[in-house]
Amino acid sequence: MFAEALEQFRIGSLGKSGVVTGLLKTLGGRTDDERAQLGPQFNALRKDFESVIAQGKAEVEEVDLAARLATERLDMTLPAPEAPRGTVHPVSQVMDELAEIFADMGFAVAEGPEIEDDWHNFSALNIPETHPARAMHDTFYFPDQMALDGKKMLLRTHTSPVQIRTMTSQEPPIRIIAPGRVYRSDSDATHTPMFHQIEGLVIDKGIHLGHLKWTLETFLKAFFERDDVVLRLRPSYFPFTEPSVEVDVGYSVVKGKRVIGGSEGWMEVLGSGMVHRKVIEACGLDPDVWQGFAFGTGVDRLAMLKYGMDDLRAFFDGDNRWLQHYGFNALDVPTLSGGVGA
Ligand code: 2NL
Repeated sequence: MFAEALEQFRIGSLGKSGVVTGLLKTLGGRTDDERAQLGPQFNALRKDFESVIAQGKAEVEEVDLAARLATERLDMTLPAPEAPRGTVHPVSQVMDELAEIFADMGFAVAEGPEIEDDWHNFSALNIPETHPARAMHDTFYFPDQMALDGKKMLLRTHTSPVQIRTMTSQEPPIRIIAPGRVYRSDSDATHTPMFHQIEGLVIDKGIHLGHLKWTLETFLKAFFERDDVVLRLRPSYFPFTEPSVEVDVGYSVVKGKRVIGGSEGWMEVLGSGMVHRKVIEACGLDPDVWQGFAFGTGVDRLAMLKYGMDDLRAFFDGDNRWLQHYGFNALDVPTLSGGVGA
């Protein structure tokens, strides 16, 4: 190879024990006269060698490049190497689906703090001092963090305080959904200390149960992507609504499995009712002018019903195999035209 021969030539002439280097070394032992005469000649010789070698190197590189250009090809059409890809968690997916469905009915998404005070979480919602939800064993309290009223701060037990905050800071009419994390001191196969809830609130003039029923029916048909969704409203009790209704959705049994639609059996999916006048008053509004309805349900439970997961604990285990199986492609954004659960 020319490149190798060139390197040998460089070592043999300009290297540590090369011929030209050897000549230069002899200058030290010569007389001043000899050095004055031979020094410039030897240095000129070294410069000549250096320039010949540099020229050779440039030629080698040029030939090398020409050879590579002639033989190497970059194929821009080859697929890019597969990169590891995450998935959208079913809880996030369902929250996006809910936001999309309710946005179409004119609802905005409202958010609020997860650390709440007693008033927003309980008192404003007409929850009596004696209610079991207020007990230490049901709610996580902060032992030494108090609100101005001296009552302990807590981890919100529902997203209702978000609606209270909206009612005290915005003028009606109000149409919001409040999705988010909530906390209860409860843990078994079907309960985790943290879970996800979504609540909805409408405040306007002349709102009645008919509006509630239509809204929930429209929502459940869009969410389960079926027209044959049948609702059953049962009288119930919540401190913050009057009257209160529990909402069941009908299912059919297909090949031994429960499928939403029809009315062979019933499954409870929502709690709801007309907002209690005491709650409207607590937020500084006149209940003889403003009425409304509210509803609440578990996002995790809705996800399990729609996508067929059976163990709630798997939702928060962070097992990548589960996430890859039940997760959603981040690019498939839920839309009403494309199918919310596409
Ligand atoms: C359930 C039932 C419900 C509400 C939540 C609500 C909020 C305000 C005023 C009145 Cl600010 N009501 N929320 C009403 C009825 C039921 O949730 O089973 N949740 C999991």
